[in-house]
Amino acid sequence: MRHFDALLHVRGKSLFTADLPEPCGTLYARVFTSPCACGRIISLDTDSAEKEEGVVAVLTASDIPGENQIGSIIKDEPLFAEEEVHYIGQPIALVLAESPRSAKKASSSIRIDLKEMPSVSDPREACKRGLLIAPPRTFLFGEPSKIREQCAHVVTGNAETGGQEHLYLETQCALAVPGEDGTILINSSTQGASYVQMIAARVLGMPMHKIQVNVPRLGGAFGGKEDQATPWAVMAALGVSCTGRPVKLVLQRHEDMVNTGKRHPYTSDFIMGLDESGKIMSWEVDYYQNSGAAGDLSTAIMERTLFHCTGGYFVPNVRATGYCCRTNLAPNTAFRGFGGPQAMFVMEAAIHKASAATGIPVHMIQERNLLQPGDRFPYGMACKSDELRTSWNMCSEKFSVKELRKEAAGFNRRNQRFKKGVSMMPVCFGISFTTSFLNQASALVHVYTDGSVGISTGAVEMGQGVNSRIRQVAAETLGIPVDLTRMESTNTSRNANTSPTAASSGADMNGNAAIAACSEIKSRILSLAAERLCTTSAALNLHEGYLTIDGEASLTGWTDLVKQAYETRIDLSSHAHYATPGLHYNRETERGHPFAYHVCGTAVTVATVDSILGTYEIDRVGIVHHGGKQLNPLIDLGQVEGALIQGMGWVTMEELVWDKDSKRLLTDTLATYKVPDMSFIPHIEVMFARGDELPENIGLMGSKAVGEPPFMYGIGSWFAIMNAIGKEADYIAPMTPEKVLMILRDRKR
Ligand code: LUZ
Ligand code: MOS
Repeated sequence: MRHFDALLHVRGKSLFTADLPEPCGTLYARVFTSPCACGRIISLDTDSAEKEEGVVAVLTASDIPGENQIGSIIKDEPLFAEEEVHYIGQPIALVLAESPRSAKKASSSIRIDLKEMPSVSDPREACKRGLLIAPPRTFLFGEPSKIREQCAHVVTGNAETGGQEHLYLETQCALAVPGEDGTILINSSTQGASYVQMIAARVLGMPMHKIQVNVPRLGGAFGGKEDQATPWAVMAALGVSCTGRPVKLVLQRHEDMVNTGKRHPYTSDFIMGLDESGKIMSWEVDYYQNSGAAGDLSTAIMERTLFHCTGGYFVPNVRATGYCCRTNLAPNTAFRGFGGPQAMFVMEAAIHKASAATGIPVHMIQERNLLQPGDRFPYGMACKSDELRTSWNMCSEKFSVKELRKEAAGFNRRNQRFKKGVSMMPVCFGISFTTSFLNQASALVHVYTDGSVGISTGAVEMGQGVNSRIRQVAAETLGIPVDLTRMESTNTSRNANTSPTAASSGADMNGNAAIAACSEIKSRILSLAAERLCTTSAALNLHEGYLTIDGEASLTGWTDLVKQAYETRIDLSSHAHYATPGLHYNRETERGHPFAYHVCGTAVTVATVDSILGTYEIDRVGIVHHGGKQLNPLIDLGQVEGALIQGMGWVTMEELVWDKDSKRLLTDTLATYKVPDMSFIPHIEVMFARGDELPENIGLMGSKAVGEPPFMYGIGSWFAIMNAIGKEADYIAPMTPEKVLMILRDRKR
């Protein structure tokens, strides 16, 4: 199966939000933002900007008809700063002009007088000062501190992971268009159409039914458009409501990098207790999350961190505490993995350190503690499958990991300058939104009289191929060729109250809704055919566009059946809803069943370090991934490879640097923020394994979610490089070549 958008993409024919035809009279918006990380606004002067040629309006908080509030989980974020600013890049005003150039020029003539206040960018410092987004949260399982005292080995330490710029190819953008009777159509590059609709309604003081949000497709998102596409879409809608004209807002790359939040940097403390043999007996960990200046999704992200605090291992005694620390950086947000990668890095760091303390090789401690069926996660859910251990064993065998280690050791004996390292990275990632009620989706399917099928769901296509997968399962369900199906844009008027396409569950949930809607239409058509043929529906089916009778193909085609159904006045449309079954969670007791299932796999990574220059290469990554019954192997491969490389970038070269005093982002261009390129990409081999069968109605036709889990295979690169360096160092990611050099020279940064 192919990715159905591929032909459009390579020919440049796919339409993204910014490509939509601009209605006559469209205004161009430019956002004026805070130049200072923390301060009180003394005066804001937009007069001269308003007088600039081509300027139609300059909007500020006082122009908002409804609530100046865009916070989702916690209502702590204004659309436009009013009295205070809390980060550089925080929106303050919106210039609307006849051309992008006029808007930009006018924006630079806005004058603001600020009284600077002390700012903080370090989460530990913020925590000390009591600057928390929400009260700390703790998972407690067994008796960690008591058990630790009886342990043969106790390892303490800390670990740090940096943030990460999403770097979606398409920057944040929206085109809002006025309709009759005060209605507004917002075309937005968002992962969450209903969420944009809800916040726009709140800010504009309008009912949601007057706002239609339409999402054609996204040029990448990675979580960066789960929550943070909203402000720009709402600003465009505000522009429409204030001027009555269409408004287009497209962030420039530099604006996007400065103004929007990123993956949360974490700094964490850990204490691990192990017995003589390397079995992990206790795990105590404190996570300090750099949440940035507003809540955004930070508490949900911390929740996923806590759910993944033991990584792919069973630990019988656990205490994990998370602090969401409010700092003066742009509010950090969802990013592929959603707090899971941060947790797993700390666990792997502790195991690495435990190996140094006990003399037991890292891979033996890992293997000794891998999750097995019957083990409990620290939130009480039982591990049902043995997929993690089987993936570990398959990975060891398929990629001859023992040999790789031997080769590396031999290489290192023979070479002074170049050193090789090998690491294993087991991944076990929970699938479902941890906020249980978000695990729902809907589909609306229309069969037209010519037999072609239009499918609308809440899923947003962002390059990940969700639409291809939904088309496949819809065609399979109807028993017709996939070319007869088409995915419509994501639109709140067709699918209401949808969750963002996130948490790796977009295809699972929206696909199942599409299956239900298609089954309904099919059963109506088959009962009609049964009546006509004087048989039962059970004897009939559809296969590749033809009616089958007792399994034998007939000459009656799908289009004939559709026509007959229409003429018999049978409804050829269906709407269906899907809610992931079996989910529950109690946040008081911190126990429950938050995930439909876990996705597991193991990666082996080989790295070579140049110990004179500090540069390195990742030679090879081998992965065994339990993906279930694959629907579209190419899409799965694309997701695994893409996520792996994104994860590798996070722990190796992608370094965000803020000026210590001003808190200005210094790595605010592609010249200073380095991401993996073609030449960095190692030799990658991915082996997909079926693993366990999923229960009926979970997953998508036997396939498993694939968006986020493979990101965490990338963590193995950090440890492969560390093993190549071969000496102790702080557990700080990313491991840039500069850091490697400092470690080799024993210099602290
Ligand atoms: N978004 C969310 C997510 O709201 N809840 C989640 O659990 C989640 N997990 C991964 C990615 N986005
Ligand atoms: Mo996401 S981090 O699944 O938007």
